[in-house]
Amino acid sequence: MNEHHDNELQNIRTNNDLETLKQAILDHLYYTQAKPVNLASLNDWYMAVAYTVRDRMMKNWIKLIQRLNDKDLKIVGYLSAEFLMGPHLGNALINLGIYDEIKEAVESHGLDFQQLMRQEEEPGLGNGGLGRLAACYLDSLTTLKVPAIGYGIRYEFGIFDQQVHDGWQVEKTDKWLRFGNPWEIVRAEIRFSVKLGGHTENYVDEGKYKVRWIPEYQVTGVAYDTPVPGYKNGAVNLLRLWKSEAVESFDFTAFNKGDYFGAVNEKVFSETITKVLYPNDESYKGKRLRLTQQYFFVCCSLQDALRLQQMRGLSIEQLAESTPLQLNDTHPSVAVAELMRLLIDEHELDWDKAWHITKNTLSYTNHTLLPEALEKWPLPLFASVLPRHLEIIYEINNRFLDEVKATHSNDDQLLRRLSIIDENGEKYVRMAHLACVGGHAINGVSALHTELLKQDVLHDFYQLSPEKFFNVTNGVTPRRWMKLYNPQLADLITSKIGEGWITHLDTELIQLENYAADADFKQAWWQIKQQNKIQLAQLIKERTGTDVDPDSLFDVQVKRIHEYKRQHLNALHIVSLFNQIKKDPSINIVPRTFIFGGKAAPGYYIAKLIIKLINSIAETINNDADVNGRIKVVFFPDFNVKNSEYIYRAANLSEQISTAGKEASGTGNMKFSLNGALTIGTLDGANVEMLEAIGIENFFLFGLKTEEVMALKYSGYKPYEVYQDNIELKEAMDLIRTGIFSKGDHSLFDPVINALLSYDPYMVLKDFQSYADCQQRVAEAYSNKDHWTKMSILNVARMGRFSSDRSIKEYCENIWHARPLL
Ligand code: F58
Repeated sequence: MNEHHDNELQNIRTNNDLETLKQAILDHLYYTQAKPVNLASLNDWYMAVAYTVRDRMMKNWIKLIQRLNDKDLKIVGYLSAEFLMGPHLGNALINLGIYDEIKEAVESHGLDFQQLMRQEEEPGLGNGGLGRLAACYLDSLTTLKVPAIGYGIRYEFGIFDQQVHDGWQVEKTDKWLRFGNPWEIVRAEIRFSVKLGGHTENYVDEGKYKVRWIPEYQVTGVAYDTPVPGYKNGAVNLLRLWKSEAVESFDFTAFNKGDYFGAVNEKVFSETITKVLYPNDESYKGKRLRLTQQYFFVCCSLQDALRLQQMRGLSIEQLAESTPLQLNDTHPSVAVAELMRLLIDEHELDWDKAWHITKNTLSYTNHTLLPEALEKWPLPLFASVLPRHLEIIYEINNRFLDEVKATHSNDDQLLRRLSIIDENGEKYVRMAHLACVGGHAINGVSALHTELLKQDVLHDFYQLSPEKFFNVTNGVTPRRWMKLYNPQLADLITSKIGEGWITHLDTELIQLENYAADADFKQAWWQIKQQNKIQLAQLIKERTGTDVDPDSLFDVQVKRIHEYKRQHLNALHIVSLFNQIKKDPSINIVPRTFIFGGKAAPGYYIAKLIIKLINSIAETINNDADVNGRIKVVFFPDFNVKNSEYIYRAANLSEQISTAGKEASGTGNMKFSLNGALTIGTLDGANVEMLEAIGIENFFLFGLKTEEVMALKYSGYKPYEVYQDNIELKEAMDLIRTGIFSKGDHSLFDPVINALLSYDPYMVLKDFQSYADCQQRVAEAYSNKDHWTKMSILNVARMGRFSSDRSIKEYCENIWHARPLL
């Protein structure tokens, strides 16, 4: 069959006219789901629609696979332990440009389209910002036609589902694969073997000194591919996730001895590796299984990259030019040692050649400044999982330190600080150091964050190789976060400035400035926000039982719950407002709905107690006769990508209130702002650059600056004195201790209160007054709807820089030296 014939067949099957689409859905219901129309469940219909849409990506998917043989193709590998993709269907419809067509076809079968979309289980294969960033980056890579593969782990259970029982977070297993996953294709023939544990042996082969790794176990990694469509450009990239399997799934020796359960033991052990995502956020725990997960996916991904290299007829020496590999934080940083091992032990290259290739291929993105989040593996643990890698790391470290001694300094303290091995007490492998030494580029994710990396966390490395350091400020994709999740606002924008903004946000969005004074436009802008708020209010009623007023100011803080993000600062301010009302019920206050959402790491007690505190405050305030509905507090359960659709677009005010110097970038700040919310925030992470772009007159700034936080810490911060000196703050904290929010239990919230009074590491108390004053300015500003709307429009107009397309272009230019394929 010739290509022409192929194309014709394709076109007949994947036309987008109504009749073809309707029939395609019925065909999948029948031939894929094996269901007649009258017995089909909503999930059957969803699956049939998903396969119908997937069929429409096939031509370009196959084109991509064919192109993988192309010598001249540069492929970016994005290695990440997390990809928080969000539901696929809506995104695919937007990017393929067939949203309305599919909607019509679905409705013509008598189905509710929105309900069908909600049937999709979210693939929650990430914790928060870092995982979602990886997803935005895949969207931008494909939209910019940069060939790329996202390499990661196919967790059977993603981030837990959050329920709220009696105000407390309860975690439920996320069984996202339970009803099938129509978006992935298992590539059963793409499988690699992964060794674990055991020991090494030296031997001599043809006069050459060599090392053999005798593992204790061996498992297999199998590739599962999900297509990532670009925005209306015919491009598809791959998300390739690895699932672990047993080499032999059944042990006949055990079985023959009558040990039926023993016969599947190995299978159980092997499959454990990709069973579940660790739900930790910004805190590192040295768990053997986590290191095993990291190594497992790195080992499979690097073998795959080398296989593709060979397939393209390229030599291993060309790896760096043909396949730049980005390490998304240190989770894949064992890649430095693994690539060396593959090149030396398996491909028999000498050390210097292998080192040259490794260094030039890999680069590392740092996402955190918090010391407790920096990964370091206890040496004995590392040795027992990866004995060969530890030897290689020692060798890398020795050579590195020798070079420093020779070219820079013999200062013993400096060498100890730089060493990949931490020898101050119990010994550790410092993964950030491994990534810095073993790669050619290191980047932070906002201007401030990169500066702090250079000055503080990675200062010694910066002094040594300043040319390795880059900043790439994060961005988010306007396709999902605007066009898909705020269709009405997107249409309004398009009606004025055309649709160029969807792919050229940085140059096009600014034209909106011209409409900031246009009365009709402002009216339409306000109306859309109102409608989005009405929808969110309905959802809040459904999920929490609470009635909220869509005319009130929607003040929203959604993100992981963490002390550095300071949800408790927000809560203290609410309590102080409550106090004011109780003292003078006739006080004039601007009605507000405070909305919180976010998951706490299951083992992070204080974070869970903060959730309980918010829910307790909500219960009291929402039912108080003096308050009389003027303020409402809501904790929206199970904040995830799917639920976020209703939240960002409905916000008037976005809370970005972390302690200065702690939030690497933040990306929720950008999603809110691009949807018309104004920001109340500190000079932290990307807030700094947003403020610069938006203008101080359209931004509610408060709080200590990074240098002030550092100076205060240095000079001896005394939170108790702040508490005693600030009457509003003191009364708010004391009120919590009366038990008024906890059915008379005085001590329930002591761990939160006492931490604030004694250490307050994130300076919540110090920033309280500045925050409260700023909130007062917000209330006044919101009272002038016309001016508020103008600020909202200008705020969106000036956010063009924060598209992930701009970020990806910077990675391409400065780090990967990759060019879009046009
Ligand atoms: C986040 N990190 C940063 N880590 O906190 C945020 O400021 C930044 O915008 C974002 O990365 C993207 O650069 C983050 O989300 C994690 O979720 C890790 C998951 C694995 C364990 C350690 C935390």
